Order: sequence, then structure tokens, then C-alpha cells
Amino acid sequence: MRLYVTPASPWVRRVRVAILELGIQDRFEFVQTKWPHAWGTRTVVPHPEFMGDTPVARIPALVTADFTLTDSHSICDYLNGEFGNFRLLARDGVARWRALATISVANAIIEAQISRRAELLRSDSERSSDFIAKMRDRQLRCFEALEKQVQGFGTEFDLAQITTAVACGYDDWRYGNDWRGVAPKLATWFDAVSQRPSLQATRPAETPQS
Ligand SMILES: N[C@@H](CCC(=O)N[C@@H](CS)C(=O)NCC(=O)O)C(=O)O
Repeated sequence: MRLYVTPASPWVRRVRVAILELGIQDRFEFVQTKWPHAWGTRTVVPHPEFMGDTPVARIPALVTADFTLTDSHSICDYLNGEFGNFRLLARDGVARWRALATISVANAIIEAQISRRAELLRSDSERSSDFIAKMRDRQLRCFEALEKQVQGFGTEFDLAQITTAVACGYDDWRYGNDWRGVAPKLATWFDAVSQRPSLQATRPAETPQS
């Protein structure tokens, strides 16, 4: 299977962490993509094969022998069901809905982080400080919500914890720690799980631009 990646993307990171936690990394060819900063406002053509594989032209994208999955949610769902025996996310029942409640808040943080990043890449005259403030407020509100959930996290490093850890890691990397002030228990939890080999191996780094 071919997985399009970059270490700067939190959406890619949640998939790569899931793969490492399941121990199935040997099944994948990881294709590093290159993105000029113009990606925030324009359609760029980072890789002809990539554009042929996905009409969405976003990463992650997973190409299997039978189909192509073009977002992290469906890829994680596929990995969990097909290779994980539902270890990362319960197949049904209250455990599934509780996990999805956490995942949806952590995903909202990642969406806000990436929207804010795209806005920051616009020129000074185009950039909206109101929009950036709105995204930052959402990030902090959602971190406050996760602060209330962290005590209920179980012993399994599941998709809810993976997605939460990825959101924390991206905020540290791009936006410099301000979530830690509103979510101190979450910060303690994140510092502990950060030692996991799957998170160490996928630390954020800049995407090659060309
Ligand atoms: N909801 C999608 C979001 C994917 C996404 O936005 N990926 C970003 C990288 S972090 C991307 O490829 N952006 C390029 C673009 O929007 O043109 C997912 O879960 O995979």
C-alpha cells in the first residue's frame, strides 16, 4: 500500500502513529510529498503521481490494491478494522461513542490549527487577524474540554489518545505552548505519552517545499 505523507501534517501523523502502534509499518510504501507555502491559497501540483491518485489532493492519502482512501478518518477506520481487530477504536457500543466524542474534539483542534496555519501563510494584506483569533479561541476551548476528559483515558493508547496527542504535539510545535496554561493535566499526560516510540518516530518537522 502507498501512503502519501509529510512530517508537518498532524492528519498524516495520526495515521502514521496508528500504523506504528499496530506494528504494520512493513506493509506500506511511504511517499514523501513536497509543498510550496502557496498550498494555503492555491492548488499546487506537488507530485504528478499523487495528483493522479487523489482528486482531493490532500494528505494523507492511502492507495491500496482495491481503492484509495483520501482522509485520515477513513484510513484510521480501515487500519483499525482490517489490521487492528478494533483495538484502536471499538467496533460499536458506548466505548465507541465515548472515543468518538474525544476524537471529534481533538479533530476540531487539528482543523483549527491547519486553518490558522493556512491563514498565516497568506500575505500581510490578505491575512485576517479576526479569523486567526477565532481559530485560536477554538483551539483553547477544545483543549479545555480535553482537560476534563483526560482523567477518563484508559490504559490502551487508542485512536482517541493518538488524536489528542497529535493535537497537543502540533500546538507545541507551531504555536508555542499556550494550550498548556489552560490544560495542565493534559500537558502532564502528553509529556508522559510523548516517550512512546510511535510519537518519537513521528515528531513534526517542516515539509520540503520543492
Ligand atoms: N480531513 C482531512 C484533512 C487533510 C488535510 O487537510 N491535509 C492537509 C495537510 S495537514 C493538506 O493536504 N492540505 C493541502 C491542501 O489543502 O491543499 C483528513 O483527516 O485527512
